[in-house]
Amino acid sequence: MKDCALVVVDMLYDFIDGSMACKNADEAVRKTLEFIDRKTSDPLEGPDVIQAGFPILFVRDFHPADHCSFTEQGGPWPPHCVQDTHGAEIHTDLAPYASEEFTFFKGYKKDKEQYSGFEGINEAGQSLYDVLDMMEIKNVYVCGIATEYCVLNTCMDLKKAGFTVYLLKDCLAYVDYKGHLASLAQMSKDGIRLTDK
Ligand code: VGL
Ligand code: ZN
Repeated sequence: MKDCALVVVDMLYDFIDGSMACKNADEAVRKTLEFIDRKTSDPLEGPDVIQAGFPILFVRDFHPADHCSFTEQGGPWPPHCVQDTHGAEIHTDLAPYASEEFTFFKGYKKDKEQYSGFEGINEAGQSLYDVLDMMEIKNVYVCGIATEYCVLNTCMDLKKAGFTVYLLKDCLAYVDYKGHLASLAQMSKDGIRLTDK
């Protein structure tokens, strides 16, 4: 357990019930909370030592209002996860688990799309990789939204960097069901382990 962490990708209101509401989002949040409860129910790793025993890291899409991925700028998506709006916030049931050190922002530069959480940085400027490496994490559980974009890219980058990646397949939401299945097939082929616990 010592070398395990959970990475929660983009469980943010715009992807849950906002401008880019994804399929299965409520269920994915609920199942993620169940997973966290299971992993932290051991009395030796009670809630007050969650971060020490089982670090939970959050990735956040965090766009300026004129981001290049938005349709008004010629991009593919409606405006979403605009900095300092409700849509960019972590779901309220998960937010208590998010600390500043373990929250990584991506897509914050106007001209750059970033689907991978690996490119995200925390307030102190450390990358997701820096922090996982510092804690000597080897096994990374991943859940989040959307399977086909940020989850896929984050998982692939983690795998390339040498982590063993466990994708929580019940804790995912997606833009399109067929795209979700195709992404799962691709990740599985590339050595990412699909798991339901
Ligand atoms: C995402 C589309 C645009 C994601 C982010 O989190 O998967 N998808 N921005
Ligand atoms: Zn985005």
